[in-house]
Amino acid sequence: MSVHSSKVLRALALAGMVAAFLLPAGPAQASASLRAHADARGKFIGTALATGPLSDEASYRTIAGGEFNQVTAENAMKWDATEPSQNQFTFSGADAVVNFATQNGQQVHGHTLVWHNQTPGWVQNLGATAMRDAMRNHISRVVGRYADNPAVVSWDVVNEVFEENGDFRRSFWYNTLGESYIADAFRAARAADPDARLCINDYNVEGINAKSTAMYDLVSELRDQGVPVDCVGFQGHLATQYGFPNDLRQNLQRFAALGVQVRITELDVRIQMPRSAAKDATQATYYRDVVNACLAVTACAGVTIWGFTDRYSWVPDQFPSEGAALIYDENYQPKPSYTAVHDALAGGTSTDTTPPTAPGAPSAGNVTSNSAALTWTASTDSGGSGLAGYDVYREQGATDTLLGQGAANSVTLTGLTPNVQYQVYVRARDGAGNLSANSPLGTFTTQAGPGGSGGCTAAGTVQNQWNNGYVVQPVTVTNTGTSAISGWTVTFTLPPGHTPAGSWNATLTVSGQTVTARNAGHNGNLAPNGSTTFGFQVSRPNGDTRTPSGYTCA
Ligand code: 9MR
Repeated sequence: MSVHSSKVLRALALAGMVAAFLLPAGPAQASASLRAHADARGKFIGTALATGPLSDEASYRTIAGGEFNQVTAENAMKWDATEPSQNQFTFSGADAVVNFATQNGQQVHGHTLVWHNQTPGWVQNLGATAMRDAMRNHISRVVGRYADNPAVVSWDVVNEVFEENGDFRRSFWYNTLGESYIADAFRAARAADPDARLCINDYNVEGINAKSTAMYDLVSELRDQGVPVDCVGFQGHLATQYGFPNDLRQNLQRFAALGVQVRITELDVRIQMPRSAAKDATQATYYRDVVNACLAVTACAGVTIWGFTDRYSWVPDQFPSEGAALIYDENYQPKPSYTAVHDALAGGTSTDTTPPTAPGAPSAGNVTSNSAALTWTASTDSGGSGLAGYDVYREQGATDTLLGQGAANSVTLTGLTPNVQYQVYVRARDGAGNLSANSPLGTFTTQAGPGGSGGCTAAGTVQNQWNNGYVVQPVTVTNTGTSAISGWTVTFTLPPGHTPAGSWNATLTVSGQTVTARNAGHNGNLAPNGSTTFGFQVSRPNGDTRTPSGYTCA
């Protein structure tokens, strides 16, 4: 995008890295730093910087400066740090980060202008007109301070504006200003620095899901309206116990097709403590696969890790029994994850371009009215990166639907529609993101739903979980009858000790562990075969990973 070019060129000239960025440099030495390999691939590899150790610890500075070509202030550019009282700006921490980056020839990503966290109470309590003015003033002053600084090339303009179900987050911003604050924020940032790249950033959007699709729709809409959204940030706070988002590359690619730059902005991969060699190895594959996904997508500018040493990480504060999420240990020793990032960056584009063989045709067992267990003959991969997983699609002509994903050669599909014939095929993926040809088709028909001509069915999926809670989204309610219905009631059972903590698109009542969900005003009417969704959040005892069961619909 031409608006960015002058600033980027100034940045590169200053850092003496023009050649390295405009054209990927030649191959770096095998043992070279992460940044040398990233330069050679035309990508950035970044870290979040904490200002305490940046000023106090030489080892911290040495690694931060030596290994990374991009930095993000972990906290120093947030609202509470830069404008704690109205119109009283303090930039000491922000300047420390920018100065360090300048000395080390690194680009800076500004994080973050408009967020619901780490924003002082005085902002949250303003009325609409005053809040909009304060937002514009804040953006103008913070972005304006670095507009002529060639190191600062991009900003997170808005951060975390969505709920898990894809609704706008009911933050004080939204509640006071409505969704227009988002477009206003981008316009204010563009006015303050016409050359900076402007991003929207969020978590749990790495895979294709309700939240990432809401973000996709918003970015598409805003760009159609001429709102200057240039870039989308996928935070990448991953946890080995929840699995890898195998559709990351595909997701990055669909955003890239909107014409935006994409980037991984806050990568970390937490494990359940204590560390072990096996957990370190699993974690390393997550780091490798994120870096490879970015390398495989031209519009992906790079990967920022949310800190680099386990000595300083937000994870143990937030998730008491989890940690060790970064690529160096507490004593600044590189972990297997460091090697994984290094080797992925060093890999070169031609390392593995051989796709896996096509899987065998899927065959279905245990078919119910809304689920089916599929198995197929496994693929093999000879390209070196190894099999990474499988995607199961429903054959529907022009736009096939991704029904499920599996790490091995079987998967149980859920949320299917009763009494429907499904034609499905499978594709295999390898560690470099190469996709196999489609398998032959498999066919099965779901059973008729309960309740005959007047029935409905419901099935829920756990979308996201953390130590003491989880989100079930979507619960899909389908009218399996032959006539329209004007209301529905879904019941299900929570494991002992689990309690509902909010819902959307349905009203919950609780009796013991039995929960009854009734349609909201807007989603009770369902035509035959029509479906709708609702979601809910649950609090649970720490680490109790049982999930709700026995969904019935009437
Ligand atoms: O890492 C940051 C931590 O030091 C702060 O205490 C925390 C408070 O909100 O924010 C952390 O960074 C967050 C980032 O700004 C936005 N995405 C989620 C990050 C982890 O919580």
